[in-house]
Amino acid sequence: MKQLVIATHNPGKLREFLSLLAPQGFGVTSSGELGLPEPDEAADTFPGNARIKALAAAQASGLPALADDSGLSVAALGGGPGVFSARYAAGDYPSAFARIIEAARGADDWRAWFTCALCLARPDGSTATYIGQAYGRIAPAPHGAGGFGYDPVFIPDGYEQSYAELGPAVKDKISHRAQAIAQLKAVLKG
Ligand code: ITT
Repeated sequence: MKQLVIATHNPGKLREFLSLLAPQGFGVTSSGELGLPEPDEAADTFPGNARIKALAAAQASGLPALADDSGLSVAALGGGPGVFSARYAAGDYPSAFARIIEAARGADDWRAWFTCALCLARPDGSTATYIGQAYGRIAPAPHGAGGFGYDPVFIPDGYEQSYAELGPAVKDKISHRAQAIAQLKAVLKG
């Protein structure tokens, strides 16, 4: 595989993909760079939406494409917002943080986990999907300026700081996305 399209319009995800895939020895472009449209994320599961995004990019570009559907699940919200994480924030993360923290405090249950479904699609329509999860807890207040999305309110198990404070040196080793990519790399090598 010489060329790969990263099928995301999220610059935070793209940055992580570029660094996580850097040593793989293939050229990487993004659906943003290629001007590919954003497909409707019509599924209600992470793997379902990852597959929709990867197939759309592979078929539009004629290149293998890798898509990620991911999100934060909060125990106090019954596992939500989960697959609806982007829509739950609607671009206003400070307000989403406040709602999540309030729910965790109200239920006195701070458990949370990130999920990443990664789908590799080829232009012939074949797909393979890998899932990574990272468990942790909601921070009582947002902290840190690194990363993107919900990173300021998620403290991974084994740490006392948020993903946003820990930064890429730690996040890229332990994250839901790093774990899914590790599985993909094992398959690409094999
Ligand atoms: P693409 O579909 O174009 O990839 P998107 O942002 O719409 O971009 P998703 O539909 O998968 O992606 O939504 C995932 C949301 O979950 C994302 O917008 C973030 O708010 C959040 N999220 C996912 N991974 C995250 C991470 O590593 N750190 C913080 N927030 C994350």
